[in-house]
Amino acid sequence: MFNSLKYIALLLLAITMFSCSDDDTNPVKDTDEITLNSIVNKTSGDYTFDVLSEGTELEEGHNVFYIRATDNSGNSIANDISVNLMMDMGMMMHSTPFMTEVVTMNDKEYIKVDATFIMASAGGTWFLTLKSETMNIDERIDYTVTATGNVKRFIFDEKSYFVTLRSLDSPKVGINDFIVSIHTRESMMIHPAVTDLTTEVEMLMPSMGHGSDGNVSPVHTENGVYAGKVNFNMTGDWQITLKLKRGDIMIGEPIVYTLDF
Ligand SMILES: [Cu+2]
Repeated sequence: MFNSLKYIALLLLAITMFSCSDDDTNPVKDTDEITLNSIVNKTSGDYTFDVLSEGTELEEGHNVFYIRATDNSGNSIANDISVNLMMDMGMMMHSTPFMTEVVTMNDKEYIKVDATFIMASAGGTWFLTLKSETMNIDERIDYTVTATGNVKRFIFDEKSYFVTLRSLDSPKVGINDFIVSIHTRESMMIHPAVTDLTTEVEMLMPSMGHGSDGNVSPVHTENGVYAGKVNFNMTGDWQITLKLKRGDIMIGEPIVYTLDF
C-alpha cells in the first residue's frame, strides 16, 4: 500500500514535470525531438545494453543507431566500450563500414554508430560485439538487417567497392538530392571510405528517350559521401547512370539506378 502511494506520488511528480510534452511513455525523445525505437536489448550480469534507432529496423545501406550501455546502478559505461559490427556468413566473417562516437542526448550518454551495412541478413547473421577488457565485458548481440537493394558492389583492380545510395527514398518531380557513399575493402575487417573519386551523372527517361537539365554530378564531401542533384522533370520511369573515375580511369562499370514514380 505504502509502495503504491509512493509510486502514485512519483507519477504525479512526473506528470507535473513533463506536462508540457506530449507522449513521453515509450520512445525516448531528446531535445531535438529524435524518437528512438528499441531494436534489440540484452542484460548480462551487471550490464544492460539497448540498441535504439530512429527507424524501426536496421536496413541494408546507411543507418545511424545508438547503443545505451549501463551498469546495474543505471550509470553509463559508453566510454569504456569498444564496438564492432560483424557478419557471420558460415564460411567466413566480415565487418562493414562504420564509425562510432559517444554522444549525450537528454542527459543520457549513447554510443552513436554511423554504419553502412553492405548486405542484408539473408546472406548470414549480423551481430555487434561490445567489449571492455577492464570491465571484463565481451558481449555478442544479434540483429536483423532488412534488404533494400541500396548497396551495389563491384570489383576493380582486385578490390571490392561498395556504392550505397543514401537518398531518393521518396523521389519527387524537380530537383532531388542524389547522395551516395563509396567504401572499399582493405581486409574482411577494414572498409575505408573512398574519398578520391570524381563522378558523372546522366539522366534518362527510357520510355520517352529524354534526359533532364540541372543535374549535378556528386562530389566528395566527407567520409566517402558524395553529394549531387538529379532533376526528374516529370513523373514516370527514370534511369540514373553514375560513372566513377579516378583521374581519367573509369572505376568499374557505370552504376545504373532505375526508378518509377
Ligand atoms: Cu556478408
